[in-house]
Amino acid sequence: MKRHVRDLAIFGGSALFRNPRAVGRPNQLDRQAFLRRISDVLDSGQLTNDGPQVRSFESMVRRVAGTRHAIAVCNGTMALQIMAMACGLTGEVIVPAMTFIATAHALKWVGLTPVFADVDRHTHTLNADSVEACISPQTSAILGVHLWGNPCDTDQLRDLAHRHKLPLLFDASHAFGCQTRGVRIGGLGDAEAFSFHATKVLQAVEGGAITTNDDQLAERCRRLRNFGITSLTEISALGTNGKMSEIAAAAGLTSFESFQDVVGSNQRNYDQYQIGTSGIPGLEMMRLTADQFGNAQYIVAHVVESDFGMSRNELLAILRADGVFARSYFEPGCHNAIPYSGKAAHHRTELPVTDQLLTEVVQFPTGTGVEANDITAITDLVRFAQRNSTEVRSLRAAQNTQLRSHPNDPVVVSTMPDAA
Ligand code: T4K
Repeated sequence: MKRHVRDLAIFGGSALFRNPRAVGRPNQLDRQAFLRRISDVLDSGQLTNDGPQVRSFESMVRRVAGTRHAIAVCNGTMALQIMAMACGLTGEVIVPAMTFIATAHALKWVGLTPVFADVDRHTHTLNADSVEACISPQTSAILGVHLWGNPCDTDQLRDLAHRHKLPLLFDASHAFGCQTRGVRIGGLGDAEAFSFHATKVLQAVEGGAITTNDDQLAERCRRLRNFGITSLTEISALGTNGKMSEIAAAAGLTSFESFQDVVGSNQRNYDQYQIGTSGIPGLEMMRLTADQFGNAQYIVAHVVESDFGMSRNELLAILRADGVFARSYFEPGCHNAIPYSGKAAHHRTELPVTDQLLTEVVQFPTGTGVEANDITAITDLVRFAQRNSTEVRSLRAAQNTQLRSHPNDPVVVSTMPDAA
């Protein structure tokens, strides 16, 4: 419990957590169950190339996504690449700038130009008006991202895609197990791409999948995943090696066994954060609407500097020094990343909401490794920082070069660049 501003670790006080609480730390797999599956894989001799573990994993993904097809691949980035190739996209694809860089990179790697559209301030998903302003004769698809598991506004995007005769695709990397108005994420649009990276709510260490109800599209994805091979003597497409291994699928199947528990624990953590942050001026927790079901794998909030008394980056520095490894995903925004900045085609419209969000959005630690009393301590720390923001700022101004970071922090946070 901090009593004085000088008790904050950034000013030399002792850290709240010696072992930091982090965003994205993998949820543990049941070791015995995983080892049993690995043993089965080794006994079978089938280590990869569409074996039984991958097929079982695909059937589980199909069940949760509610689709006819699920094609497992080696990671979420590859799922996006194969999905784009299988849809025969050319030229430009409209994506949000507010997403993980992999959404844009995956397109670029298959020769497409991502064109960045703005997002809605409350859901952080594509704004249909901004998408429409980005459409050009070169546009070949719209790729929405269900960021943080928030479903895109599919009605508006579907209508737009329909009017412009464009395929509608989704990056559902954050949204496994989510629903909107009773419809499961996975079957929205022409196809959706998932990530099952170790940091995700369902994990295969590294893994991904494409889901679709389109039989022919599914067949093309399967072929592209395996070098474009159609038979022993025929290669019919420019494919790649996107296969998921049997060991990764074994991890994924093991992760499935605890999936509901992980989601339940995330949701309890979310509720606890809601309670703990209630009434803190300038700290707005992101909420789903009543007709949406989320997996709560990201705990997202806005820090509104004018009300909170300090910026998101100042808060981050304080938290991290105390061992609360909160994040500022997805700074700097795809449009500001070196491979995309400064190129006219990527900036067809202004991105005022994205630019604002990139300075104020924060993600708090969660997952099964984060306990209820950890969250109470974290939210008390946030409240303490806000209440004492004036004193924090003046002390910081006096000590700017001597600020401490947590000894285990891989990110250097010894100065705060946006000092007032
Ligand atoms: N589209 C979207 C919207 C995405 O968010 C992503 C991936 C993709 C597409 C592409 O999917 P993949 O190709 O990755 O399947 C993570 C993940 O690498 C990435 O999968 C994810 N999105 C992105 C949002 O975040 P980091 O930079 O947050 O991970 P890192 O290394 O900082 O780890 C988080 C915390 O967990 C740290 O405290 C370290 C700890 N950790 C991490 C790993 C991996 C562990 O303790 N053990 C571990 O094994 O990237």
